[in-house]
Amino acid sequence: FRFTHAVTRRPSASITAGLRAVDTGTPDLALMLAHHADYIAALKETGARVVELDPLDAYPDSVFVEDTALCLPDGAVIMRPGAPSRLGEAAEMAPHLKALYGEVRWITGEGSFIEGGDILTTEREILVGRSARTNAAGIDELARLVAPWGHRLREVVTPPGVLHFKTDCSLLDAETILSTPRLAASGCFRGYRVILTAEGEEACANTIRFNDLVLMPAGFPATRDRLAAEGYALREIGNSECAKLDGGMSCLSLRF
Ligand code: CIR
Repeated sequence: FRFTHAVTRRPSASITAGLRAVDTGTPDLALMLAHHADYIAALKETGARVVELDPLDAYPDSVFVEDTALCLPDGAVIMRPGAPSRLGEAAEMAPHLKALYGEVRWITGEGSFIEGGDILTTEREILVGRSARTNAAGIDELARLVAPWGHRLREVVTPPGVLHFKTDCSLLDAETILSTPRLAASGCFRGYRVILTAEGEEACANTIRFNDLVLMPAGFPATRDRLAAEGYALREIGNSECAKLDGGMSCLSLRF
């Protein structure tokens, strides 16, 4: 959770065509841009360098850069998103990571699909949730690519009906995970300390610990108070527009 860099991409006007499981209204671009600016300001406040990429009109969901790559200390792996409309986003990210990193590897299998939102990197392992976007072939390929860098992968299951594994959890520090009760009940976090989201506030499980701050979506007071009581320095960021597209705090950046 200590990072020197983050990569972000401004939302484009095509965001109104972004993917969503349930239509709860069209995202407002101006409001989303304002939230995005607050998000970037919070990342910068921690001392990190934040790369701000230009909008990509051809890819409505491209503000959610996390799904395009996995960034590790030794190198980056370019993903193969399982959403057909998002597959091309990964190649758009590659040159930017090449400019920042020593080594960039690719998931290449025709049948391999994997999105960054299904990957939770902790200090001891990499958890990957199988989901509608991430399949066994994608997970196997990732495991082979990162093994030489010393990383161990553990396959877990993204709860049915949940977009990504990290829709329901986040890393708060070396041993602590914020999780929804439904995901924690699967037992996948045995050996970690788990803080549960408050009842009815499952939608705030996707936060990020970024250096000294925990960025969390605004509007979840009971979970916020729980985290504050545990001593985390919190920053609430408006997420109403990204939430209409099933996006949250982690989706908006690649961190390394
Ligand atoms: C999608 O369905 O792909 C986007 N509308 C939301 C992606 C959110 N990304 C993430 O959780 N890492």
